[in-house]
Amino acid sequence: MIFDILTIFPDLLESPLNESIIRRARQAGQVRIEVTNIRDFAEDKHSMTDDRPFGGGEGMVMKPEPLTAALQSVRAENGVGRVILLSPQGRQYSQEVARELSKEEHLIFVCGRYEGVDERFRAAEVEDEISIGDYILTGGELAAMVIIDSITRLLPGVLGCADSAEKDTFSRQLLKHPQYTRPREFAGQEVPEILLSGDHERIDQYRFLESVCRTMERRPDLLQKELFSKTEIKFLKKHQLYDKIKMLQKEQ
Ligand code: 9D3
Repeated sequence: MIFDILTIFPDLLESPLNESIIRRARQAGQVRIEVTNIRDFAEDKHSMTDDRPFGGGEGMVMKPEPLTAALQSVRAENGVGRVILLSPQGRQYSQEVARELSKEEHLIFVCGRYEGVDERFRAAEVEDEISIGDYILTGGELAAMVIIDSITRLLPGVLGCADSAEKDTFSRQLLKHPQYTRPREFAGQEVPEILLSGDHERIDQYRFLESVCRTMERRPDLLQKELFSKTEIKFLKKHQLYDKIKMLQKEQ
């Protein structure tokens, strides 16, 4: 998988791309990540990449020529690729979109800044426009990091275990149960007795109940898509949770 990133702040991406799982995936050749500075493709002597909006108004707009030249350059290096603009106007990112994008061979991220990019660049070159959520960032760079991080861990062979990516929260819709490690007592709080019992059937049941209760309290919206097995439904009924779940599902 090749990730190209077009930005006017290449230094912002340095450490997230050079630590932990992404660093390992790069070293193993599972992903190639190349950062291109749009400013290197500005034509005038001041290397201007932005200008005032026609029609007036606050802020600046990214000029189309440097963006187009930078894009031509990465295409000449790495091939065509799917061009994705990061902007607050994009479709909302999700694990589903991550899975969809992980099937591509080459993604080209254009990081918006200021009040956005010139519409003619968007119309001519952009195939997909993505926002990572309803909050205001200073630009698309951190959004590109979020997206690259979430896609990289889905690629075959990147995580140790073949299926560990898909077992996580958001594959199943339930939130994870609480976790404990040593010491057995910390700040006057004990680890729940059952986790020390070695009885794995009861441990699994305890964790499943904790997961369901947490999800009901914190993210009842997730229960909408959750599918329980026959055994799970029986178990939930025994604990008087199934009716409550059905109620929460109807509320939305
Ligand atoms: C009219 C008000 N503008 C600034 C206060 C709107 C605005 C312009 C540019 C808001 C954010 C930005 C920069 N953000 C992005 O480029 C961006 C983004 C985001 O802000 N939130 C979630 N996902 C993304 S992806 C790119």
